[in-house]
Amino acid sequence: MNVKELTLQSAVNRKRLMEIVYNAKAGHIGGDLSSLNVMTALYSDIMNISPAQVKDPNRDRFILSKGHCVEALYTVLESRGFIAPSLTNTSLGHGLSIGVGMAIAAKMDKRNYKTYVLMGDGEQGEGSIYEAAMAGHQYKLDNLVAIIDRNHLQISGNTEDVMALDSIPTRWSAFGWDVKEMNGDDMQSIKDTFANIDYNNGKPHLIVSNTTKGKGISFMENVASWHHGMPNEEQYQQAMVELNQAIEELKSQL
Ligand SMILES: Cc1ncc(C[n+]2csc(CCOP(=O)(O)OP(=O)(O)O)c2C)c(N)n1
Ligand SMILES: [Mg+2]
Repeated sequence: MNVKELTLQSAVNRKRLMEIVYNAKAGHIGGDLSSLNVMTALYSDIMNISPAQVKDPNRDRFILSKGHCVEALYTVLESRGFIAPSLTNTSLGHGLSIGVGMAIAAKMDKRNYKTYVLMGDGEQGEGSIYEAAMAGHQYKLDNLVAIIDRNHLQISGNTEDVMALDSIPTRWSAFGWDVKEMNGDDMQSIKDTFANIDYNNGKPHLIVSNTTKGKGISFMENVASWHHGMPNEEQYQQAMVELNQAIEELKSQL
């Protein structure tokens, strides 16, 4: 898919996500919206995966470590015609360890599938992540890509106030990882960044995906309370107006 098609797909997913969360009266809309672009790009463009391939041992793997955003993943899976093939959790801090295991398994089995793990920036306070980071380096897991959804917010406020991350690139480089940064709000940046990963460099990969929590809905952007806030009827209607407008604009640009 090209950048325009991917951007439109993500806008369509954003609208469907809003319907799902509003109808269920449950979910974590802020972090869903910041990470929807990267999940859309992975499932529609970057990963070697399709509904026909769910039992193929060579398919790429995806782990949603910030498992509270599962409704965003379900939206993407629905758009691609899948039955959920992925691992998710709601206890933060476990996804990268699972990903390390899958990446080691690929090496042992001499398979060249890739494993992608999406984490939150608030999630970076979980100590188990750094054990996984050491193991990734030790086993030279260049088939593993960890992504941090860097939206600067977590459940209780700004990440730098709750548990400061300072320079994520400096920290992960020190662990021996190959680090890249991208604009996760922009499909061109996402596509370029993944295209530039060297899967044979002997190092695990970390991408800092700079995003906006609540992306795409004006009154939700960068507002901490939309971490798991629920729109009322009026807010839902306003969100739908904005989402429909975005879709129409993108369609006219195709
Ligand atoms: C082990 C664990 N501790 C606490 C929580 C409660 N919790 C749910 S979401 C969240 C904040 C996560 O922030 P972040 O990783 O930045 O997610 P995002 O901003 O992408 O939604 C917390 C602390 C949890 N799910 N698991
Ligand atoms: Mg966050």
